[in-house]
Amino acid sequence: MAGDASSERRVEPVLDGTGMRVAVVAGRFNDRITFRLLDGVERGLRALGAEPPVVEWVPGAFEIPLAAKAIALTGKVDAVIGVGCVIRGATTHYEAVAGESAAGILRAGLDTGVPVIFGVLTTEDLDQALERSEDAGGHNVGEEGAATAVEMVQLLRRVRG
Ligand code: INI
Repeated sequence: MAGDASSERRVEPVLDGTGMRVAVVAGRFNDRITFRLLDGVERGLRALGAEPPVVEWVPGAFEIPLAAKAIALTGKVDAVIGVGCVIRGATTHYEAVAGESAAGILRAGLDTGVPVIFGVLTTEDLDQALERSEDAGGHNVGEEGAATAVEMVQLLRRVRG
């Protein structure tokens, strides 16, 4: 998990996702990778005790924010995870797609008060995307997204009382 490896101090997150309802909004673009990320999300949620996610597919990473916001506003889920893959070498408008996807996902969370997690890979090439979407036991950003969702739901429950 991400963190400062040089630090001896650790703050452990609360990762009990028992009964949590999470939705995934997944981009079809680069679906060789996004299916792997989705596998990671499902694996991560299962390990933390959450319900199997509801999954909605959108054309690409650019469409994730609107769908995520709409789902968050239903009140039926505790968190939404956006899963996508933008590869720099594959597009001339990488910055636009990756940047707007990130900004929109952030905004969807801020606008709704529901955690909307950024599980979008932004990589230089396909190899980097494969390295970040590995099978069980390997590095998978979707699996990390599941843990982030659970941690944020726990945090918001605590601070909101
Ligand atoms: N969408 C992605 O999810 N990844 C990409 O790498 C990508 N490229 O390369 O262009 C991409 N484009 C599509 C975009 O997300 C929208 O679906 C499209 O622009 C229509 O709004």
